[in-house]
Amino acid sequence: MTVEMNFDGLVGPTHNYAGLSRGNIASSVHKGRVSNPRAAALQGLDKMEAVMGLGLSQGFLPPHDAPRVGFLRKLGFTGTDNDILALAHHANPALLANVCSASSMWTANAATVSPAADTRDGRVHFTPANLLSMPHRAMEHELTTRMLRRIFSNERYFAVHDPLPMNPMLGDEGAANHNRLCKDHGSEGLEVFIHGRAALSPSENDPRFPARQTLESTHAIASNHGLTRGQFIRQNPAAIDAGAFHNDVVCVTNADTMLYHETAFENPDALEEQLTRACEPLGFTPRFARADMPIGDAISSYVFNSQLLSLPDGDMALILPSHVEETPLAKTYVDHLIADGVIRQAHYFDLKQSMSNGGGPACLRLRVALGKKARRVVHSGVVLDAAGIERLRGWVREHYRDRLELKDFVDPDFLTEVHTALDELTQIMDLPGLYDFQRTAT
Ligand code: SUG
Repeated sequence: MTVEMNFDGLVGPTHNYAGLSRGNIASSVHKGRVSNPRAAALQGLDKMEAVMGLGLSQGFLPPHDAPRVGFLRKLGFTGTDNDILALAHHANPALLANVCSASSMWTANAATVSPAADTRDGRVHFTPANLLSMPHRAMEHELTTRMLRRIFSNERYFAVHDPLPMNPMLGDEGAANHNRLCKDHGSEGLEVFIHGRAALSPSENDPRFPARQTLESTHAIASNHGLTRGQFIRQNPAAIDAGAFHNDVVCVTNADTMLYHETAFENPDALEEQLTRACEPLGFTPRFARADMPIGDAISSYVFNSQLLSLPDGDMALILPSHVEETPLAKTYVDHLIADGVIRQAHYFDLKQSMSNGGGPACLRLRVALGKKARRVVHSGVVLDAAGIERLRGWVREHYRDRLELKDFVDPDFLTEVHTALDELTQIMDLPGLYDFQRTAT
């Protein structure tokens, strides 16, 4: 049987608030605050544990190695690693902030994934996202690609493509702008690709805030993955300008169900009709639960940035941030979903550390639908059980700081601390030599 496995981003030791993402309201609002990487990582692990507790398979993707001293060397900085960090800080604190980001934790942006049932060659296809819209995120794709190729290495079951070329025409943010409607995870589904703009046909009403995903990138991914069907839908520019920098801030799908805010798409009636028609040949009718709460409530609570999960008994559950409980209209929407039988359960989690950078439950995970045989060949070092969660908790407690701000990145001990932690993590995961600092002497 095919089930969906969630690969959460393990929050890295450099988690911080640098206000790097224009258009992401939480990131801008929290710029310069002191972060708590230890709490952030533990909050993420609590969520992973809870999803496992629902009877679902859970994996993780390790943090990237930051500060990225190698990147600074390419910009002409020289000296020891610590000299370089201090020089970069002196030259431009924003440059240092960009190379220190822990943004790889939001693994919904790691890749777009097409399950085997949708692809011509019957393999699971991955395209690591190039994330070229934001300088700090454009540094992620190389290591993400390497990681995915080691975790999903069996080419009989998996194809990990190169990221799309780093060309402004092809801005790609991965699964955050990708939905899939299906009868069940093992049946052929309808992949719904969302874009913010058509790079080659700019329009008068393109949003003010960055529209990160281009139509051209979604066409390329669908074609590289060998999909036989796909829908290509534009985000409402008004949603982007209200703070929905990714579609998963205002929309979530699972199996035959789609929950979304009425502002997410320009013409929701037409969209529902279009998707219903496209699902007809697949033998099911999608269910839609459209919300009309103020868009500001949807974005501040992140109610749609939840994980909509199929439970082993076929019912659905929502994993939500605790912000929803503090936003009456968002909470009422969820209560109605339960009363109407759309979902059976709602579970709320304190994810404040990630949320303060605009990353909710859905941002923190990459969904991969896997058949039984494919599950067996996933690299086991990143697949979790209760003992694995405990081990990671112990590792976080041992190595992570509980407060961090920009000036800490030039603390001469910091880089060694991070490298020691990540070196140990590669042993825990049995992924030796994963990081650049383990491969080249700097
Ligand atoms: O790309 N925030 C991330 C949040 C990504 C959320 N992911 C999904 N919606 N799937 C971003 O804007 C903020 C980093 C900072 O400001 O320090 C940041 O990168």
